[in-house]
Amino acid sequence: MEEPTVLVTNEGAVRTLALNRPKALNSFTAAMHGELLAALDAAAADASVRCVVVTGSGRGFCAGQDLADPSVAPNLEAGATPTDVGAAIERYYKPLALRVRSMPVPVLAAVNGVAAGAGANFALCCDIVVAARSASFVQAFAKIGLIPDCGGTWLLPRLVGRGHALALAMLGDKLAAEEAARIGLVWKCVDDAVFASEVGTLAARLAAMPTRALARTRQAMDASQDLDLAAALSHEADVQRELGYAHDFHEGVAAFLAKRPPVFTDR
Ligand code: T3D
Repeated sequence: MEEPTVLVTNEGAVRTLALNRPKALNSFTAAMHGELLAALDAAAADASVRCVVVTGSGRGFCAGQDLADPSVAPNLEAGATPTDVGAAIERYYKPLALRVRSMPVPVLAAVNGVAAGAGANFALCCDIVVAARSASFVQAFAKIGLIPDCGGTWLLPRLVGRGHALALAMLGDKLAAEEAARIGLVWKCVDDAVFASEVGTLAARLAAMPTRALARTRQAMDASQDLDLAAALSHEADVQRELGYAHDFHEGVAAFLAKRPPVFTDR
């Protein structure tokens, strides 16, 4: 039987999805795209899941598109029909990025090793990115004559500003995790020895938080990119109205006043 390309494990309310093609640094094949999207859909639909962690098996996180996958990579034989790369982006990377950004629960990227090309931008689509100190980020696209995809052109300038974004994308240099955290590309760089435990603690913490409010926070911040201040303020009012009627707000206030830990249940 073939190994699954995505390993799914549960720990309490935390679901971990580990990309599982370690020999090719977990690069994306059509099969892995299918399994990953299905795993994200399943986590979204499962009310017991309150945080999703994405990570990689072996020494890498994800090396982007598998450049040897015949279903997506260009056919290099002389006279072969040129591949429609845009179709692959529409078919695989756009749904992946939009799925991550619309998850009803927080998504934590635990970048355990090198994250390159669409693999790097898949991580950057996530809500919080924690990187092991030995990990690195490579916008590898320019080296093969492409532009950043999987949301890279939208994410990079918003995360690190136009100057850093263009330098990362045009030069394609490998950025060490520590430097990635310093320039704000990722949230945190932690020592390899404590990486797994830090990720576990952070994921459990997120899973105990008011899930719906966290998902609405992401949604409102993404929406604000296209709004002026007045429109963003109105959007905040709309979302607070919804959350204000929900259980978790009442629970949060009651717990605060009673000086007890809250028990959040909305999703
Ligand atoms: O094509 C389309 O449909 C468009 C979609 C585009 C989206 C994209 O993601 S484009 C960008 C694709 N990714 C890359 O260009 C990255 C290519 N990989 C690398 O530059 C390097 O492998 C890394 C910097 C990621 C890591 O370097 P290193 O020295 O740590 O490892 P390595 O020795 O290069 O790789 C280890 C193995 O993984 C090696 O296989 P081998 O020799 O042991 O059998 C290597 O070929 C394989 N591997 C790494 N990346 C890929 C890959 N195999 C297929 N596709 C890969 N992307």
